[in-house]
Order: sequence, then structure tokens, then C-alpha cells
Amino acid sequence: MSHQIPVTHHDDRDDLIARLDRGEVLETPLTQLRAARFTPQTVMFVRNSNPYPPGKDTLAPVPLTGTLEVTGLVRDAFELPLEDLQHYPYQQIECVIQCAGNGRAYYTNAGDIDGCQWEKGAVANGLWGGVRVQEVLERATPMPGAHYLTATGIDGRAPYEKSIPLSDVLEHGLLAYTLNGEPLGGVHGGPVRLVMPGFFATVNVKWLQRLTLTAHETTHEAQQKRYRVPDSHGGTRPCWKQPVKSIIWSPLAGQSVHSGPLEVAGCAWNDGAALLERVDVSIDGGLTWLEADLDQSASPFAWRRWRIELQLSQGEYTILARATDTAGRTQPMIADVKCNLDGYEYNGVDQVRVTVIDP
Ligand SMILES: Nc1nc2c(c(=O)[nH]1)N[C@H]1C(S)=C(S)[C@@H](COP(=O)(O)O)O[C@H]1N2
Ligand SMILES: [Mo]
Repeated sequence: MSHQIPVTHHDDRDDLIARLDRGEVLETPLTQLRAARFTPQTVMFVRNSNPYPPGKDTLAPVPLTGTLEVTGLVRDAFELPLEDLQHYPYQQIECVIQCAGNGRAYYTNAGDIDGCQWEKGAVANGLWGGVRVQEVLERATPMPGAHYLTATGIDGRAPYEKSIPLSDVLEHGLLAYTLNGEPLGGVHGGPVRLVMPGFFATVNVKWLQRLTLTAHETTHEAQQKRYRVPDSHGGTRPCWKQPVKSIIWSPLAGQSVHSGPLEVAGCAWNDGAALLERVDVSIDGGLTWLEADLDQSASPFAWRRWRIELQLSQGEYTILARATDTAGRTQPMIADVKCNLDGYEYNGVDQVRVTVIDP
């Protein structure tokens, strides 16, 4: 069993579903996920490994005070006063943020996994604003041996640290201090958090204090012991880029609906490295598929909404949804999902059972 830390009840978060784990873990209901293009901070899922840093357990904006240390394999290490971030160019990027454990409850070995039983709602689509990491690293002048950026956040009881390939950070990494055009609240990592579009949220280090350029990944347990899945050489690899995934957010599981036209809808995303090509829906266990209408999106890292109208007569149905991208990557059928010991990176074809009744 996980070591339990008492949950802080902050603000008015009654809408969220509390899940048991060692830190605060709150899941967003699908009715909230589907309600807005940008998931509001008030209903965005929360996931902490440790207690909150003092005073950061609310959604109140955190002023840009304190410093960010830039160090390691750089020619010119320096400390950046956070208020100086406002002198750098401000950039916004729309992207999905998803816990690597999202969907863990759907693994067939879920009951044996020590980790919170997330269903579909450990994910959000946000408009993050701040300064590109590259702008700040340029000033430090990285040295040739630097292959990773190691980001350190200071939580209430311990540091939290993650390493990311430096080339990815230079391309898309953001030092975010706004979310959806508002100052970033303490709960979601304010004053400043790292945001890596396309990557799992585990690398989006909150309460950021230090950026270290390193030759190797950090030895911190959040890098070496957790957030890893088996690789193809008998070892493990970090949960970095998100595999293609779709979820059905309407109808809801177990819902009863009237016969006739039924709108099935949801969203889909991937790591942003290729465009999403299609989302297909099946009501015959995957024998035949119908292509849903897929919205455009402003950013390759955002989720895209999709919908399709089905004509259903009375009966019980299992609706399946499967996304595919232009790189040919798709979601495995549930029977083909490979389990992993810690239940990370679930991306099985989503399924929702509904009962159709005559009015
Ligand atoms: N400092 C710090 N950053 C962190 C974590 C943490 O425990 N401490 N958890 C990570 C994980 S596993 C997830 S899923 C996201 C959750 O971000 P949120 O609480 O803003 O939704 O933060 C990531 N960044
Ligand atoms: Mo996570």
C-alpha cells in the first residue's frame, strides 16, 4: 500500500473525484472535460507525489517572486529572478496535459497495481503561457556534453525531479506562469512550472526551482523508479511522449438513451509529432468502423474534438472509439493491450456501454 498523506481540501473542488494515493489526487469528471475548449484551473485534475509546498495548496495566483537557478553543463550558470521572466518574449501554446497513469483502471491487472485508479479524467487541455526554455538556456550557453534537462521542483517534503532530452526541451519546452490567460495557481505549480507539449505530465515539474543540464538522466526516484515502462530490450524507459489516444465523453458509461439519433463525441490527441488522421467508432466490437467528424485545432499538441451521429434501435451497445495519426500509429484493441507493472501509458481503444430504450 502507498504511504498515505492527508488530503488538503482547498477551495471549492467538490466537482472533482478524489482518488486514493500518497499525495493529493483529484480526477476531472467527463462532464467538465467536455464543457470547455480550455479546461479551467478550477476543475483541472491534480496529482501530487508529496504534500504541497507551504501556501501552494490553493488556486490563488502566486506572484512571480523567488529565483530559478540555471546550472550544470553550461558555460554561464546564473540565477534568474522570476519577475525577470516578464522581460522575455511571452508565448502561449495550447496542449494536452495527461498523467502517465491516466486510464490505469482499465488495465486487466489494475487490481494488482499500487497506484491510483484513474479512469479517463487525469487529462486536461490548456492554454499555457510563459517563456520558452530555450530563451533562458541560451543565456547560460549549454556545453556540448549536455544531453538532458533535469528540472527540479521543491514540494512540501521533498524535491521532485525529472529529466527530459535536451533537444525536445529546446524545441518546445515552456516556463509557464499563466494558464488559460490567467496567472498560474499554486495548486498547478505556480509561480512557474515546466510544460513539455506532447510529453506526459510527469515531466511538467511544478514549483520549479532549478534547471540543470546533465549528461545523464537524474538518479531521482521519480525518474529511475517511477514513471517507467518496459522497453524493447528487456529494460525500462521513461514515460515521455504520449501515444495516440481517444476518449468518449458522451454518452457517459452506463447511460440510458432513447432510440433514434445519438451523438457520440469525445476528444483525441497524441504527442504532436504527426497529425491526427481520423477517429473511428464501432458498435460491433470492431468488425466495422464509421469515421467521426474531427475538429481542426490550433496546435498539434492540443486535443481535437470529434463527433458522429449514430442511429440506434432498442438494445445494449458497446461503443468503441479509436484514433489514428498520419504516422500510422493507432490504439490497440482492448484484448491486445499489453499490461505493465505500474499501469502507465494506457491507450486501449475506449469503450462505453449504453442502453437504448424506446421513448
Ligand atoms: N513538483 C512536482 N511536480 C509535479 C508532480 C509532483 O508531485 N511535484 N507530479 C507530476 C505528475 S505525475 C503529474 S500527472 C502532474 C500533475 O499536474 P497537475 O496537478 O497540475 O494536474 O504534475 C507533475 N509535476
Ligand atoms: Mo502523473
